[in-house]
Amino acid sequence: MPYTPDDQKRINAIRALSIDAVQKANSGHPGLPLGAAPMAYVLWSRHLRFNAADPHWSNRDRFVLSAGHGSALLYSLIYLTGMGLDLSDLENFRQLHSRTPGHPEVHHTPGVEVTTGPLGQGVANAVGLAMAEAHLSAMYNRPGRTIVDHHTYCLCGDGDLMEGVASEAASLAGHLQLGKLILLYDDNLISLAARTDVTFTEDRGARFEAYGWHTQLVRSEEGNDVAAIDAAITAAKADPRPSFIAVRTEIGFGSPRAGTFQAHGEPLGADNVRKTKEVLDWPTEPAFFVPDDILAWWREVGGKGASLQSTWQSEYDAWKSAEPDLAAQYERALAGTLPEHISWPAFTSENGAVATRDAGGMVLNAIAADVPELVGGSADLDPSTKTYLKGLGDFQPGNYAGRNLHFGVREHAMGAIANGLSLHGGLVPFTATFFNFVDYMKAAVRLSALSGTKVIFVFTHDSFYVGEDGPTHQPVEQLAGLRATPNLIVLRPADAVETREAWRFALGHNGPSSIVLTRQKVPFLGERSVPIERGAYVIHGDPDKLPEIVLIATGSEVSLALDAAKLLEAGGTDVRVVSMPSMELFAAQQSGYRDAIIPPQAARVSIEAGATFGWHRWVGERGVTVGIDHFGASAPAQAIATEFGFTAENVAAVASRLLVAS
Ligand SMILES: Cc1ncc(C[n+]2csc(CCOP(=O)(O)OP(=O)(O)O)c2C)c(N)n1
Repeated sequence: MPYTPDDQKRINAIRALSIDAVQKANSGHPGLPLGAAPMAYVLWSRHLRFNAADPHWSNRDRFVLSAGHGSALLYSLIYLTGMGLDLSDLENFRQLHSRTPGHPEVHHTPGVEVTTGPLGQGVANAVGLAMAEAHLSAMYNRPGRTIVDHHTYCLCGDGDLMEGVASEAASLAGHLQLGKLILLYDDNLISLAARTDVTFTEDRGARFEAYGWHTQLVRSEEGNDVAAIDAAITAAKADPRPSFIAVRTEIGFGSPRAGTFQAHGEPLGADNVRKTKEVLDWPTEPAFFVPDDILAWWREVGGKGASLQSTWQSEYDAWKSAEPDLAAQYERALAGTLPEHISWPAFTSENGAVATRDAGGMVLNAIAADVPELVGGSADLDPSTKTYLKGLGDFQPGNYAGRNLHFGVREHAMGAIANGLSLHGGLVPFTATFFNFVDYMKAAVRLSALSGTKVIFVFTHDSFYVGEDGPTHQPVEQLAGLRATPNLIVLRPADAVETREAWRFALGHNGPSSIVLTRQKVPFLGERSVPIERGAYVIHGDPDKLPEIVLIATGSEVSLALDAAKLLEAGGTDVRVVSMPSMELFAAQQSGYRDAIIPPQAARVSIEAGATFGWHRWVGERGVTVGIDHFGASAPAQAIATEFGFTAENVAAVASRLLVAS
């Protein structure tokens, strides 16, 4: 007997709630919940270890709905298990200020682990969650005392598996042998606009097998064979490799649109909702109806975890008394607070000219021992990004305690994995690549900003000063793009001191930061205190006197501005130079501070080796922006700088012309 009448009712509760939510909103995706409800039922009721009363229990299994358009399925499960949504939340699906937005959003809805919807991201997030579990297990478990030990489950669809980010992440997960990662694939042969036979015909199981995964196919009864799904999940848990379970389902099961792409993303319509409920043998009225005995059964599922958690808590308490220092460290990291002492490096003029990427490497290595939760790596670039943590080991099969993560040449997965690492709790991840390749990972950076994950994105080789590699490797519009991203702090430090302060800011900031660093050496601009949290400050000139002209620069252009200031001063002009390591932090200051640093009545010039987009706010209508609004060129850096006007002489000339015109 593949399923019993009781199974069926419990599954149909998910289906009925989901289609009612979509119908009431007159918007949403009924197809996935109708087809995938059986596997969700088996997973949530028989395998997923969670405690509905405490969705934040650190050792809970993680569940990621990568196919985020199926959010009604997840919200129905959260409601049924009593994890914190009410029926009114389902009734307000997709409405303003509801707890049930169109796609799942972490920190917004209890029980939602990650923000999903952009397809493929969730699969990579799940890899990050599984990596976090593997690392924390290696760091904190002790013989006979296990306090981190959970699975990460991910439900994905065809769209997820068509996206490159999922392939990148799955390839890495296979290499890393993340045995506690289980991917349930809603293999319904339908995507949004068509059958997958027009787009996606390779053997998906064989693909995952080639990645080094354990793969299983469940092929019966339109995905309703709960016994087969149960057996597959049980086998997946027993296998030391990450597991891929393809469950053949029927999109829109039970509805008149079953098996067609029309079931994917439109409400069924009142008539079809009624017909679907009739097929499912479910009361057609009222909407959002769940019989008491079914709801009670689901609530018991949600309540079961209380005893799992209390058993774990006793083990945890024993571990904590045996390992008080380790426990203090773990609890601090989980709480997201920093250690009391961090050895920030000092930089003096004796360091001489240093590329900010090198300064970044020095900072990272100076603080890493004090901040054990800091883990990360690059997309196969750490000799260039300088982000290798010396002596702290490589995260590899057999050494999950290693703190250096090797993402390989997989920028997009790197970003999405970092989001998973952060959302797990207990870790502060950093990533690194060339700034130009931020575009490869932009979707993950955006989701980091949207979901507020504390990830430190390091980007080096930050401008045309990359030189000979040419315009393919020279960022132009990337700073403007990141600065336009809400909730993302962008830091472009001018020298070693500002680089240290950028790291200090990022580490203390409860959200994502990007640290944008040079490949080339930049001069040391003096031992000084840098008010990084203010975003900009006067680095040269009398801060109490209104200057004739203000030169505003970031990163490597601050020293250029200082050189230009010397030329202007030699001609008798009173100049102020403002270093602006973070435009958005400066923009967030009160107008009194902003106007004191960049007086609106002074003539103003901005200098930045990037697009000028956004700079007119700071130089004013009549001010001048020195930037690069076209692609770069392949040549020695100094030749490009001269060609594009990034010389002290040109900046001084631009400033002088502005003064004459003012
Ligand atoms: C990156 C990205 N591209 C496109 C979309 C729009 N979209 C949402 S669901 C979907 C089709 C997904 O097909 P499948 O995973 O098979 O889901 P099913 O039709 O089975 O619900 C598309 C194209 C998206 N959400 N994310």
